[in-house]
Formats: sequence, C-alpha cells, structure tokens
Amino acid sequence: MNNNTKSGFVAIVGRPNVGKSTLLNTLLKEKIAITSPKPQTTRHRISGILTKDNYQIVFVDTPGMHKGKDLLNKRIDKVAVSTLKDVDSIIFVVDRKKGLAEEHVINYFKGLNIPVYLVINKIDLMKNKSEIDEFIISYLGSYEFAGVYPISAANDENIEFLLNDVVKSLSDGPFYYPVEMKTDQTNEKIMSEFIREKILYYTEEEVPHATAVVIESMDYNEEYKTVDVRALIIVERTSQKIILIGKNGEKIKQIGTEARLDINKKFGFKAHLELWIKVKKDWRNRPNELLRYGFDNE
Ligand SMILES: Nc1nc2c(ncn2[C@@H]2O[C@H](COP(=O)(O)OP(=O)(O)O)[C@@H](O)[C@H]2O)c(=O)[nH]1
Ligand SMILES: [Mg+2]
Repeated sequence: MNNNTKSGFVAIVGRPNVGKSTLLNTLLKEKIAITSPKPQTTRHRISGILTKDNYQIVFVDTPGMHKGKDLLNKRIDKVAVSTLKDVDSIIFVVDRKKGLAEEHVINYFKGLNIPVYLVINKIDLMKNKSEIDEFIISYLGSYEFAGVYPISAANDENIEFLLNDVVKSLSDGPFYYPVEMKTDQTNEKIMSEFIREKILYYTEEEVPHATAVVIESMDYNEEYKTVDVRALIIVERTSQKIILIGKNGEKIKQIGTEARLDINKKFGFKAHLELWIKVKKDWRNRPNELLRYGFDNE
C-alpha cells in the first residue's frame, strides 16, 4: 500500500430488477450479491469492496427503492434512503423501463450535493444506438448527472468508463477495509443468500417473497472433510412449504444442490447442506421475527 491512496463509499441505487446486484458482481469480478429476474431480490444493504494499488471503493448495493406495503418493505426502503446520506457518490441504475419509480428515486438526490452517475443498463437488449440516445435524452432534463454510462452489467460492457469516473470522485485518504476483504457480509449471510437465490429461481408468485433463510449451524466434519451446513427456510404458510418441497421432494433437492455448488465455489470447500423448512405465520409483519432473520432497523 502506498501513501497516496484514495477511498470512498459509492451507493448503487435504482428500481428493483434494473441490475444493481449484477453490476456490483461485475465490478468486483466475483459473486457476492445474488441476482434474479424477480423484483426485490436484495433485502439487505450489501457492501462490495474493490481494492486496487492506489484506491479502495466500498460499493453499497441497496435494496431496490419502492413503495412497499408490509413492514419488511418499509424497512427495506428506509435502508435504501439512509444509505444515500453517507456516501461520496451515487451510481443510479436504470433500464429500458422508465416510470414513476425513477422519479421517486431522483427526488432523493436533490439536496444531497454529491455526484450522481446515471447508468443505462441492459443496452444489449436495446435495438440500436439511436434507441440508447433517445433514452439518455429522456433523462437529461430530470437531474444534473455527473456522467451518463450506457452499459451491460451482465456482459461486462463499458464498465471501465464508469469505474474510471467513480475513482476520480474518491477523496484522498486511507483504506477503510483490509485489502483482501471483498464484502462486509458474514459467510453465513452469503450462504443463506445463495440458498435464497435458488428459491427465487425455482418458485413463483408469493413464495419467493414469503421466504427467509437462516444458517443455523456450520461445523467442520473431520471424518468426511466436509463443512456441514444446516439451514432453516422460513415460509408463511403450509401451502408454500409444500410448493418448496415439490413433487417427491425434487424442488428442495434441486435448490439444495445448486446452492451447495455455489457455496463450494465461493468458499473452496466441500459443503454438506441440510435444508429444513418451517412455517411462521405472517413473519414479514412481526418485528421480532424480522430481527431474528437479520432485518434490523438500521
Ligand atoms: N440482458 C441483460 N440482463 C441483465 C443485465 N444486468 C442484469 N440483468 C438481469 O436483470 C435481472 C435483475 O438483475 P439484479 O442484478 O438482480 O437486479 P437488482 O434488483 O437491481 O439488483 C437478472 O435476471 C439479471 O440477470 C444486462 O446487462 N443485460
Ligand atoms: Mg439486487
């Protein structure tokens, strides 16, 4: 490490499903945040730390900002808004869809007095350059952005332009985290998120959002040289439990297999994953339950 280091916090914000978590993983070149085609995948604030010789950026992936009805969604929105108050700059991610949600988010920027980078994601889905240009123009009147970046987070396209400018907005100062640290999430949290990602993928409608995952224990097994991970999946109704189990237990088995492979890849060990499903009526509206599953009122 040298003495001329720069560092800072950068929030990644935008409507659910625009690709914020995908962008974070691409920036870090490692999967630390789960992604899914379904909205409201990210529930917690997740930091991803990018450290180079002379700079360190702490990216903060926020849960999508939206107007949710239940207590869980209200907490999520509060996390997103409070994050903006203590960062050095903001990456505002949008995709082809533009609506009230975008205006809602832009409103939060006013009065913050920090650079906001407008990222137009998923350009691989846009037909041609003029469609991209038109889309950019539609945003220019709404706020004075520090820069506009048409990118594809999934295909790692044009990310370096964004990164170069973000680095310029860092302040001189020491690193916040050790150089080898990539995220502030605990290993248990990462594992439970990998499991939740598969649940999001393999279930529909109300099940994904009625589900929480907690790692109950993690023990090294001398005999088999495995790490035995015991995870609890909480749902709201028995019908959701039945859906998760699937015919002959096939769905839960598939979820377990895929989560285990992700865990093995990320941590470099052989996991033995045990999944338990428990019904907890209406946990999303019960403050104590929310606390137990890690949704503190931060
Ligand atoms: N075609 C395309 N899809 C993308 C791109 N970036 C993200 N996605 C997809 O968009 C969906 C939502 O992504 P995610 O990162 O979970 O969005 P978030 O809710 O904003 O964090 C996922 O299915 C991603 O694979 C992109 O550049 N191109
Ligand atoms: Mg996300």
